[in-house]
Amino acid sequence: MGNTQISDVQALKDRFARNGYLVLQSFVTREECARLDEDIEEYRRTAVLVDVKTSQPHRRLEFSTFHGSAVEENIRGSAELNRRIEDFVNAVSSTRYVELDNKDIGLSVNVTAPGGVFTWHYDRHEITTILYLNEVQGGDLDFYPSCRLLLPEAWFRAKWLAFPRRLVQFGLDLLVRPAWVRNRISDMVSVAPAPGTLVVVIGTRTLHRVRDVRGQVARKAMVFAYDRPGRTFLNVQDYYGYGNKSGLNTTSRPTRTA
Ligand SMILES: O=C(O)CCC(=O)C(=O)O
Ligand SMILES: [Fe+2]
Repeated sequence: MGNTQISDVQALKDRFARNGYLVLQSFVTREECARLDEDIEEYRRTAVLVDVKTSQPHRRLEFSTFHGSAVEENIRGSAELNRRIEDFVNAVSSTRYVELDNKDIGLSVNVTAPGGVFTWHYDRHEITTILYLNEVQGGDLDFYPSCRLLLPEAWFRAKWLAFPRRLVQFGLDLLVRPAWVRNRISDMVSVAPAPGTLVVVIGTRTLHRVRDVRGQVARKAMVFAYDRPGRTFLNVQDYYGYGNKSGLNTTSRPTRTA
């Protein structure tokens, strides 16, 4: 892991257990970030990114993304980085986590142009890590750790319970959404994107959002997701859960045009 901040793994493990998140400055060097950014720019010159754009009463998403093998094949060092972050996550948590079986969900590059946003949500996977590649105006990540009444999966094993479970969970999520409720059960943390900063959160329990990006510079982040061995994401929708539903401008997968 070769980084002074990471030398005291036990302290980080304690902190992660206590707080349910970690923020690590300089997890990767500025030079590494610049190279990753360069490859992203190169990829954008030759490929169409997926525009995630949806505006619903309870959520607004507006950013561009590419996923899985498109990242691995075009962004040098991304597969190694994925393993390095996976090793780090396992070093600081007492639960074992592995890469998702669906790389399109497990590995993404998100480019958020000025004006772009990602409002309050939880993630489907247990561990979300976000590596910031550049400095931008706005675009802060705000999050409330341990801010969800999450129904235990064990109660809803039968297939026919999947829909009722989603419905009840949706209701529980609405309960904690008002600011006065979430501020009572959790404390908000804000992280301004800076090159090399890595944020680790428990995605299924952490209410989080990306504030509007301002200024002239697009916000660039890599998102690496992990979960417990055996959990499958093969049959869930890609692109942040909005698959091919209306309201999402995904006419095609990212394809090379040159
Ligand atoms: O870009 C970020 O800071 C967060 C992204 C996010 O919440 C997600 O990919 O689910
Ligand atoms: Fe998220």
